[in-house]
Amino acid sequence: MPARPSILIARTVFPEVVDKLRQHFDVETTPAGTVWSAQQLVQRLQGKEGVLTTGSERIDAALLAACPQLKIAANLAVGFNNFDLDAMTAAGVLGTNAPDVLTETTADFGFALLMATARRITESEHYLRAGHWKEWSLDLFAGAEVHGSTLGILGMGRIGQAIARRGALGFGMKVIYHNRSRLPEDKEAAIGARYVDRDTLFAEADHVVLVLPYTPAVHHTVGAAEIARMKPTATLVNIARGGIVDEEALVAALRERRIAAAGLDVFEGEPRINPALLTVPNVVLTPHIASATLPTRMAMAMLAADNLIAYLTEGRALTPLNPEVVGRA
Ligand code: 8YV
Repeated sequence: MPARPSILIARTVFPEVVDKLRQHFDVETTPAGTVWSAQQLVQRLQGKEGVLTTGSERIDAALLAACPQLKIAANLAVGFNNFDLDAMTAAGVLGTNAPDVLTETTADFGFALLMATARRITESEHYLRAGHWKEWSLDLFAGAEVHGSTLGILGMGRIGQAIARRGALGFGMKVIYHNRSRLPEDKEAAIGARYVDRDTLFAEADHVVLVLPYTPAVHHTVGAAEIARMKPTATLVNIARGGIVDEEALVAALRERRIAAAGLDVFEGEPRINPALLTVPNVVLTPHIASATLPTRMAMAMLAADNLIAYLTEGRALTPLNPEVVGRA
């Protein structure tokens, strides 16, 4: 009987996922709470043909050169900015991600963060918990209107479209968006969204939501200039990736109330948080949990596991990022 392939699960996942993988592979798991350094990851990957990654482990040319047996890295995230896909393709290593299974859950959270930010939910809760609430008053934590307002979405992929639907159909919002490519007209009509240029998006939106994928080309693409275009009553919500927003520029704008508020689920250099963000009251901060419901996180991990199984046992890929390597010996 041929030896079973060996794989590494690079971060703790649910036992059901480990059990499923153990039916096909020799599996090395990672103890709860452990985050491997790049060097440790290379050590753990010796002799492994597959790795289940979380979106944080970097798979680049240096790692690939040190792990010649590796055939597939299966991300349990939809974002794959931890992969150097060109290097993976050059090394003949398949990359897969986890699209679709998290779309609606992540859109729910995007909307929740928008609501919490616009309606100042966490800011007012901190005030109440600190014992500051002495009397009701007419303008106490008066926030921004959500229903009927203008929602601006930057990045109109699956999650952006799911947020647009919520805004248009659920809250009667006027939805404008900007994206690298424009949606077909019938799709725009179905989700009730109008394509605008970038400057118009920032200028006209009451609430800007960022849902674009991170690449070096969009590093700090939302900075002082974009924030300066926003209305003083507007909010900015980021559920995409931290590096997209220039946090220093955002903190300055929040402090001077040049925009009303921000909601951030992602941070540059997370889980480290820019300490300045912790000093401004008008920002809602959450620890990268947009896809965090148990059923969705289970589905994301299972899809990554299914990619490993399909590829290493049958040479098939379910959600490939570089399908050109499939079938290449
Ligand atoms: C993940 C995400 O939870 O899928 C993505 O791209 O940002 C989140 O849903 C996270 O990246 C897992 O590492």
